[in-house]
Amino acid sequence: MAKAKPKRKAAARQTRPGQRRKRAAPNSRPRTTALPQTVADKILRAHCVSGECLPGQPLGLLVDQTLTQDATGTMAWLQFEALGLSRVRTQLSVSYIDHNTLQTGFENADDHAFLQSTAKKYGAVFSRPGNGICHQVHLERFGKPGQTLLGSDSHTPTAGGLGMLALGAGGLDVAAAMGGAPFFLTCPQVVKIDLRGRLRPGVSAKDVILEVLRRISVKGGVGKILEYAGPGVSTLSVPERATITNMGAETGATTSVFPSDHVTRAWLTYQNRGQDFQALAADPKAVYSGGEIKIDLSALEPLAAQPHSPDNVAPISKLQGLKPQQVVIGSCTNSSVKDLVTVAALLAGKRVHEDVSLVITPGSQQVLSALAKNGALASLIASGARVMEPACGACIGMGQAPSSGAISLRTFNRNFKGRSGTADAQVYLVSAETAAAAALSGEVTDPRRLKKSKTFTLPKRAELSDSLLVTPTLQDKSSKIVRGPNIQPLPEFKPLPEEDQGQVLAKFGENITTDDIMPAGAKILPLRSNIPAIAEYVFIGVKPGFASRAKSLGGGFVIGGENYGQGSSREHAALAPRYLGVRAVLAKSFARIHLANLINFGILPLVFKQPVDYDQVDAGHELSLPDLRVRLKSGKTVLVRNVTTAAEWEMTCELTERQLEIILAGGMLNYLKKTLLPPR
Ligand code: MIC
Ligand code: SF4
Repeated sequence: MAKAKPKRKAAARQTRPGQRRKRAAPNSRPRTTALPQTVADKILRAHCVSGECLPGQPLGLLVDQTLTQDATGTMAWLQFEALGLSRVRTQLSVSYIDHNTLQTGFENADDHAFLQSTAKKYGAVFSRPGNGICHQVHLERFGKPGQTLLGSDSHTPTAGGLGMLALGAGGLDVAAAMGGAPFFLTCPQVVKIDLRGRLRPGVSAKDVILEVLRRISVKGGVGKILEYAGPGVSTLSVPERATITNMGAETGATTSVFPSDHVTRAWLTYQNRGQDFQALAADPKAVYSGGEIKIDLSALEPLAAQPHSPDNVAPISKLQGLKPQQVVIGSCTNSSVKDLVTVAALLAGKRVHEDVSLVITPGSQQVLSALAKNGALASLIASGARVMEPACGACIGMGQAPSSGAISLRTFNRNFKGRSGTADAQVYLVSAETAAAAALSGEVTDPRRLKKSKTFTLPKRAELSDSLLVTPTLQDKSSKIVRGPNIQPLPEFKPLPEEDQGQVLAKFGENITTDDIMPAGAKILPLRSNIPAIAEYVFIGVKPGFASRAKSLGGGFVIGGENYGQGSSREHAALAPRYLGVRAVLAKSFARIHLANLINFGILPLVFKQPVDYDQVDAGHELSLPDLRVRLKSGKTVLVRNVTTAAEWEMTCELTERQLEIILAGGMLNYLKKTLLPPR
């Protein structure tokens, strides 16, 4: 197919904050094509404000809703503040507190106060600590079929379970979207995941997404939207769909989406939001540019992702007998009422095995309240579960680190080495059913053997106290931003130099995660709003001493393998290295959100053209990148000279015209300040 010419000027013209274009209804047939469309096509086309909805082409999307969470949100809101706007320009922006709730010192609470005051000042809904995990609460209270959602968290695609096009991004992209700017991305291909049959008892939605990961790996979704279709779809509830779209993030997919149907309507009605329903289905002969994967739900068996990668999947039957010291049920993947009521029904009247610590974290206050009302909570407590407040908690290493060398079964979505807070822990990702079975028997066992000992009735309508949601009032000009000592100013960066020279500070292999680059956990996460402090921990687990080396050498370069930066959306994995003086990352390939974050903070993402070039560079080598600005402006390659070995090679630097401007300016904030700021 002939490549469509990118619309050069259009992007810049349309990025002006507040300049919102009216969008068409997702179900209306676009003028540009008569082809039958997928659900993703419909939402993309209805929100496209620049570029072409053709796979591989740059696209600007209108953002209807945004979400931020505290760990990425402090930066996002500082960046929004730096844009100088008086109020958010989205239909809805929600600022959640769910990650940093341990409060072992003043840091978390400083962040909470800052975020509450920015929400008030700039017109965002504020979800207070204890209200729940952003994705669960958003699914319950705010998500709308057919709309777009941009979130500063990689699991934002959870809302795809409701028929939303929900994308994870760095905080700076979300800040720009809150200012009314479109979100820019490369138009993905759409893969059809055709679901047939019905899950058998003891097999769950978690096993569906583990099966997807088993088939396509942590790289298989890159550049793609995973769209679920087929008769199996209507057998899954919205929270089950959300488990699948949530963990679709682990395939590297841009997002995942389900159609919006009678099941979606029932969920919205349950949430007292029937008016938000909109039916959305793929046209009968829709063409899926990314191909098709068939899954027979009735043929699935319980699965687990073994240490240390979500795609290292094996059937539970092969893991029988493993003895976990810990079982944790929760996270944005598996903490719905359905999940926890299922666990309560399996555990009722029985005792958790004496060698297992069972930790349960409900996804939201609404979930906790439903469990309290129908007796499931008391039953779980009686069985010996440790019940935590609704938050991310153990998922991001905020408490509940396993004992040394322990096996921990978790219903979460990521099991990267060390993420649990214990470097040598062995974390397996499983369904709530498999977790419950192991908690009872003290070993991994097939949950299909376990019978429910009680039934807990689900409420007909959700309990809607919303007591921890603060809705913004009309603008209060006098409202002040609260800035405790943990809130440090944003660092400023210089434009890209003409010539760059420095040392290779570290060389890594494949699939380096953002948890490797910028770890989280109870010690480091509270420093997210203090870049000089958090920068000390860059690569701490995989390359101790990196920060001091980078500082003493005045910065340098990092080498990576395939899929560099997979995992979280945390822009700190770009911002903190940049603060330490990292000016380019040379890798075989990059994960989508991290690539965007590198560009947003002015770090050159350079891709090796051939494996031999990766092989001929090592840590400690001195590199020189000559004529950078000239080369980037005239093409998409950069010359790398290895001063140590005298080798020389070219690397690819694929940038859209807008990304090039951002890189030249030294980062997106500089670019936005230069080009987009409205008069104050
Ligand atoms: C995660 O699951 O890794 C996180 C913590 O939610 C991150 C966001 C962050 O690092 O703050 C994510 O998924 O984007
Ligand atoms: Fe929170 Fe874990 Fe979900 Fe990330 S994956 S948003 S840390 S619950």
